[in-house]
Amino acid sequence: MHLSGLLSLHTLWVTVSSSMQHYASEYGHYDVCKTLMKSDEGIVWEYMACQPESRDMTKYLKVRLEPPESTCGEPPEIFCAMGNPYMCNNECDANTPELAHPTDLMFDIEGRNPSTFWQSITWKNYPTPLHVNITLSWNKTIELTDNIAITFESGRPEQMILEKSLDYGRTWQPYQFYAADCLDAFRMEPKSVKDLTHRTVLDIICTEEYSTGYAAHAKTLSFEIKDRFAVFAGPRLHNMASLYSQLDTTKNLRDFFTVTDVRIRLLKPATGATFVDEQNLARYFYAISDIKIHGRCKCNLHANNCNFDNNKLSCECEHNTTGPDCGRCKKNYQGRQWSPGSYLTIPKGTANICIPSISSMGTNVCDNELLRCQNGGICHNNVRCQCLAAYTGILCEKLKCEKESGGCGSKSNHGARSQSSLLTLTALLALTGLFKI
Ligand SMILES: [Ca+2]
Repeated sequence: MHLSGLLSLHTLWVTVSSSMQHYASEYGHYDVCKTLMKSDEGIVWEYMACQPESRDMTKYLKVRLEPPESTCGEPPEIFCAMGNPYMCNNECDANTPELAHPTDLMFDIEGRNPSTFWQSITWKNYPTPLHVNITLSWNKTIELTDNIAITFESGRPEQMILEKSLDYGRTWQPYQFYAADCLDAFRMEPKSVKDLTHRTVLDIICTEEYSTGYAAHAKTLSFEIKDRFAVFAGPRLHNMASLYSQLDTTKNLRDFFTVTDVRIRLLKPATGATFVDEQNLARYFYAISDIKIHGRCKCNLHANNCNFDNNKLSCECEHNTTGPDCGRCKKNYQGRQWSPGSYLTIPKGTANICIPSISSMGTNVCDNELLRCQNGGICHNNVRCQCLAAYTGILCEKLKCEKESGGCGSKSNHGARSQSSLLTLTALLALTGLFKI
């Protein structure tokens, strides 16, 4: 009974693994870290490069404003409609929920009419610049997979810098400059992401495409990740293999899309005119209704899950690795230097698993993830593999008959074959749904 239960569990895993592996090899998504495979030595683990799926990363961030008192409404403040300076009957009041505009309204579910939005104080201290930094922190390295899109409920800012940090906010690098006039604002020639080539894809550009003031139909400002991917993968990203090859071999390219924090530096609000109307400064402020950021946890191709526990993201590491990014080998698995998985060769990549330390050989042959016991063996007390009847060896890697004198003779060989036939039969039954577990 115990044996058949064990075999069923084993078989189910074979079935699930092989179907997932089919998916991985067909689409090259790197979504499976390991699978059980039949080989000459029996059923063994095959390891593959793997990564968590891309998802909406705004659910996991912390937002911080500089200066902290940049949100409107404390004290309550009257502001004017952006398009019409004589409509000054709007009020922002932080202590009245229906009149408040806190930062979480940049990340709530949109689709409401009117939109919900964060709003800054007005430019009442003109000509002192109205500078507001919005810092988004994950406290975890993530890899961006889609465009960053910021929707401004009032006009888009006339000057803004999008920045990134790879070291939890200690140092910052610009991602892109945005201005109504790039030369005037940043002494940079205006460029478009469409101008970028293989050689210049990592250039930091200033763009004038998203700073056209009040246009009601154009509220969104983008940082174009997909256009940069397209430089390698083609216009509809049909050749992801080419992109993955480049990401694998070019560290700068991989790091370019990797962040721990993103900072939006708002430097000048929309004015919609050459001169600022000093009589109506309540017209000028920032208001953001939505920020979209898609990405995945960076797990160095050693995990296909990333958990959010105690307000922190961390990779669920496989391949005998550990750490928030699976950036080192587990204790007792330092038999060779840690290295990240590789996207190559496509489609399964290379896992580059950590292997047992030489000193632990024989005393810690298996771990609690059952990574090392083969042929259905299970780990006993984290110390030794408990093998199925037909198998032996430290990792249950050998058929018993091979150990016996005379090699695989007829009698014992028959026993081993029966065992393997039983396994195959159970697998077939599970596949056809006849065998209920
Ligand atoms: Ca909103």
